[in-house]
Amino acid sequence: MDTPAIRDRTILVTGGAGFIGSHLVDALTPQNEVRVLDDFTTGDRTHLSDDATVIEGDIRDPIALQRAARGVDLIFHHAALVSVAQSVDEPRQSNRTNLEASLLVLEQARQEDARVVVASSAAVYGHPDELPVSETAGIEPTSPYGVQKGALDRYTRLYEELYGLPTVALRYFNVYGPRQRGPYSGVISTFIEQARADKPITIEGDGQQSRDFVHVRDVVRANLRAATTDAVGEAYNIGTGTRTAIADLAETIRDATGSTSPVVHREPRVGDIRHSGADVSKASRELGFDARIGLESGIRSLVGASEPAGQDAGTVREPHSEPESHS
Ligand code: UD2
Repeated sequence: MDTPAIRDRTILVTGGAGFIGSHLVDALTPQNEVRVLDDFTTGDRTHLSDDATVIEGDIRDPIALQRAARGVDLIFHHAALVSVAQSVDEPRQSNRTNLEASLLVLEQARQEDARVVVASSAAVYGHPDELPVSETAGIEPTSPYGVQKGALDRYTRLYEELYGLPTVALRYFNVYGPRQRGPYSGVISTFIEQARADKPITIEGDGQQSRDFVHVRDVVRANLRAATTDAVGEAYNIGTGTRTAIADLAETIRDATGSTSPVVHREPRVGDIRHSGADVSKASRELGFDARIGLESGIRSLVGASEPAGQDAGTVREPHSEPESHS
């Protein structure tokens, strides 16, 4: 199904200078009035389209949020403290940003009568009992981050039930793509960095643990569908439905980069989830969303990609070499 065109809207993207948020902003500008609320602790100004209006501020600050949200009809809520480990170390601090501030966002949306699409996470499932995991599985998070995203996810649904606000929660699996970097950036960007530097590719544990890796460009498409769907008050898994073992990922990245890096194993991560994979049938059926970018082509385009602001291979503006569809 084609990605819906969204135009002539007034839109707020919280965390709009971050990894996923900045790709979303690229997809929405210039055909909409797009505002970005970001405190730039992890967000990057150079990733921001010149067509967006930037409000520098913290989502915990009601005044900044009010200013950013005045008159909007659509909010994409991506601002968060994304480190699971940090949430374990400082649960109250991450709760203030990931949950309390998110409630401010929902309240602000109520004031403005704006649709809200929130970034939820596979972290809400903890160690899933069944694979692939569907949205009907128990919410059994194993980290404060997962508890916070689980509560936000529930609130999102409640705001639709109690106040009739059109809301959608997107439960992201392992998102990757251009502009993902920094200490919490994820295994794909870490492995690519290691491979490019011909340093050892470090697998934590035996490498047989698996994840569902979804390209940020597909995630943007899921957001655009969530912005227009009639199936509101719902949470949707956003993944590809395919799981990849970390050891296989290491090989794929070594091949794609032509690296001579050795692959080494170190201690498994404490509390690591063994397998994570999305049942994507609900998103496909109700949201009309199917991931299009297979992991190998996604990695190939990532390895070959340069990153000029707002124009790289991860934006929904068509790049020169479109990763092939696997659907
Ligand atoms: C992802 C999300 C996290 C949360 C969680 C929910 C990312 C970046 N993080 O965490 O926000 O939603 O899912 O379950 O998407 N690994 C290595 N070597 C490395 C780095 C990682 O072997 O250098 C392994 C790691 O032990 C794990 C897997 O790769 O088994 C994925 O790690 P990750 O940090 O990319 O993502 P994950 O699934 O822990």
